[in-house]
Amino acid sequence: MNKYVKMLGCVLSVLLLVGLLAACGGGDQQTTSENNSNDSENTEAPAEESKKPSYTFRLAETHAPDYPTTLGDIKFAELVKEKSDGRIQIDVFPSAQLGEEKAVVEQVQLGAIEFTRVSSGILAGFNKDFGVFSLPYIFESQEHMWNYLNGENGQSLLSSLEDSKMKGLAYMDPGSRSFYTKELVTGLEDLKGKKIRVIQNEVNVEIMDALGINATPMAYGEVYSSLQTGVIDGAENNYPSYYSSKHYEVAPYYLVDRHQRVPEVLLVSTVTWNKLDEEDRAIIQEAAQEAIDYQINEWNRYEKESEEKVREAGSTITEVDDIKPWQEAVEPVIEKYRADYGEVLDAIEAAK
Ligand code: GTR
Repeated sequence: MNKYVKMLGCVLSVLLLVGLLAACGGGDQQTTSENNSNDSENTEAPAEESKKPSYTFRLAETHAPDYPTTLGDIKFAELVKEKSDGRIQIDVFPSAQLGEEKAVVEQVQLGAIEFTRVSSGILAGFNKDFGVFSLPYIFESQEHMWNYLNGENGQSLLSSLEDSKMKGLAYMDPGSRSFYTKELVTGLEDLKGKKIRVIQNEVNVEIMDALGINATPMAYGEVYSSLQTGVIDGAENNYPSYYSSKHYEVAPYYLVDRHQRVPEVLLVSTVTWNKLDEEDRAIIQEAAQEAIDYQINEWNRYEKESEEKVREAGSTITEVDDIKPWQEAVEPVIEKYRADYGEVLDAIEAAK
């Protein structure tokens, strides 16, 4: 008798274990609508549609929740949800909650993080083609940049990310980058020999060398404390980042030379992309495209607002009145890279 009770106990334990393992589901985030049959939206869907899988994805963003790229990400996620009748949910994680940009891109390549919005300055470390956007003074204005990005060459550059296990969905507006320092600088001469933090890529280091600046590549999240402790003398970025990161508190001198416009890129892992069917891909692609006008408007609004805010907080803003000597100093770097980026540089020139 005891033997049978023991055996029954064993069988029940095995069944319980199998049940538990099934419930854990190995962490796969894909669920079918049938599994979600408690969801009233899904129960009313026609039989054919209810067979389509549901997904929950993550989108990594380095900036704060109210920053214009984050607002663009959120708009994108809302549009995807709407167009897929709630089947595809994209949760936006702002403020570098999922890590600094370089580490996030590595995770995206593996498919561990599905979406991100990242600077093409970072992408240059993963895909050489994107280094072109770190070359200085190549775009005259916001309009010039968008003419190029929306054109054939700009769009085909976005597709080239697929060689690096990422699918570029759309560009976002990055504004223009200028220098800021702990001590007053009013021109190029004052910047010479200063330690200035840059985004981690080779082109940035060469540009700073050409300007006589001591380039210090480091992750964005480390800049505030490095300024505070004097590890660096300054950094460079657009008004929104200068304001939102609070760097203006520790580096109150902003020297406007607008040396770069480094497009932001919204992208998805090809691991994720390859799992999706044509219809879901079209939904994601359309949503990305539609979110951009909104992002540009938010960018323009926040850019003005952040300039006002840093002025109010006491930052000293100096406009460079003659940019020619700066452009001449970096010309050899641009010439050197013409061998790699000649076609793109011509297309950028033609988009003026
Ligand atoms: C910002 C950009 C971020 C990040 C940062 C940086 O303008 O939006 O993605 O790259 O610059 O300087 O690291």
